[in-house]
Amino acid sequence: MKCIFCSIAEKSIPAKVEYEDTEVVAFHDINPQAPTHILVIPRKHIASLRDISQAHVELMGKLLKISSELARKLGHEERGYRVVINTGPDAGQSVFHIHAHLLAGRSLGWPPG
Ligand code: DGP
Repeated sequence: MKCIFCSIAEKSIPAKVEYEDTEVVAFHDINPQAPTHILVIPRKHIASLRDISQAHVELMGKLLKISSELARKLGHEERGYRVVINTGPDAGQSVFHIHAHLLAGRSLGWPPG
């Protein structure tokens, strides 16, 4: 079966897209854990942070830059936000196409569960 986030990036599965360019797509999480919960993904299929190599350094920097730009655009610059990349079973990764969660709009507990 095709990767669900590749399908979202290709628009064969619908999502509420907040931002996209030739390399990155950002869309709202289907099961939001905060008032703002956006997933920022590369169009290129990379399963997880465990698969990152030197070749991906610029792309990963771009994921973070777009996350911060979206947080600013959506009004979370002052109060803050969290960017999380769950990796592997202990972190609860459930979709194996790397994604940064941008969470904002409420006070977020620490340590995470
Ligand atoms: P993680 O547990 O870190 O792998 O997060 C996967 C997230 O992906 C989870 O918060 C729910 C979200 N998600 C799963 N399937 C879909 C989908 O079809 N559409 C959207 N918008 N989000 C999805």
